[in-house]
Amino acid sequence: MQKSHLLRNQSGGRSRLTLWVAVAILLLTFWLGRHLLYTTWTLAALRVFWHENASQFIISQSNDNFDVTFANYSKAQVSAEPYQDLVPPILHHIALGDTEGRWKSRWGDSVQSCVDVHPGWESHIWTDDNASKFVAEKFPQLKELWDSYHYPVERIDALRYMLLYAYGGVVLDMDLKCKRGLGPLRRFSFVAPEAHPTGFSIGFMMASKENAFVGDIVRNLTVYNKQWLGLPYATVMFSTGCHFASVIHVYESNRTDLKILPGPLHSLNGRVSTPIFDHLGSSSWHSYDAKLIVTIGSRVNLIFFFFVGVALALFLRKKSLLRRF
Ligand SMILES: *[C@@H]1O[C@H](CO)[C@@H](O)[C@H](O)[C@H]1NC(C)=O
Ligand SMILES: *[C@@H]1O[C@H](CO)[C@@H](O)[C@H](O)[C@H]1NC(C)=O
Ligand SMILES: CC(=O)N[C@H]1CO[C@H](CO)[C@@H](O)[C@@H]1O
Repeated sequence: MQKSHLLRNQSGGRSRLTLWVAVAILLLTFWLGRHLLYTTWTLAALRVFWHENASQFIISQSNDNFDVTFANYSKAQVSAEPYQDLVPPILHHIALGDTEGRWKSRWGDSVQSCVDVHPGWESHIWTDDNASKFVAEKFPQLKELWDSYHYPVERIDALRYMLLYAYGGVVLDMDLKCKRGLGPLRRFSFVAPEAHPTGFSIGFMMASKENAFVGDIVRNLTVYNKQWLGLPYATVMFSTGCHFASVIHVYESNRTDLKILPGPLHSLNGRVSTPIFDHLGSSSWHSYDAKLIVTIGSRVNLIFFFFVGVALALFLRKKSLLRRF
């Protein structure tokens, strides 16, 4: 009787010690990884917070006196008149990783359709050469990051935000065929189409020059640059893609002027026709929803979450063991 009581006491003491060690490891891991945990949380919670006050930033007839069907606007309208034009008349298309100019045969028509409906606008095609020069000149502090991206799509996405910030104007995927002038939208300092099920698409964005929100996106490129779970798709979406940009939108203090064209009418998921575009839905990287042919990257974050998981499991197991004594 006495002996077994003694034994039980000893093993209880050992359990308690292990419990405290587990708690300490857990707390230390959380402390060391607190920034990563915060960014992870913001990414995970997008679905919960995206729709908060959505009626204020989703473009509508009642709030903005805007016809989202565009039926009331002329196809040739390239200015927001009588409203002030906040977005400068500049088109940006990105053709990174295409040294031989192959985009011309494949996407020449859709690119030209957008140039054609905006006569007199500046039009830029960004290739490896001029884009690299642009980043080095305008964002020298981000050049190393930009060069170090694992996946070409990350470089394309980061470039969209940088171009939009430095020049303002309209950033367009090459597989978007323009059906009409974007003039009516130029009265808003930022516009992007709603994505399904949350957030917005970055294949089409318009913004004023040096827009504060776009500046916040650019600044946070460094913060979100991780090999998320070591998975290519997650890495692209969370460090530079739609999911990342939508998270920055959610955490802006006043989202009223960060306008979103309502889905599903304007969503560019798949091969669709919206009031302003025919989305040709390419299967190459030119389109955002393209299948990403990429390899598994570094596992640093995976290891981090593995340890958090082990510490948690240890903690819970010891707790339930203790309860039995
Ligand atoms: C189109 O314009 C007419 C007349 O200006 C207006 O009465 C109508 O409400 C508008 N429709 C939409 C959908 O904006
Ligand atoms: C948010 O911005 C809008 C438009 O600029 C403004 O009318 C509104 O008062 C702002 N809301 C707050 C809470 O500051
Ligand atoms: C959502 C988010 O993490 N936004 C951050 C962007 O970066 C600035 C600092 O550069 C942070 O203050 C924001 O919290």
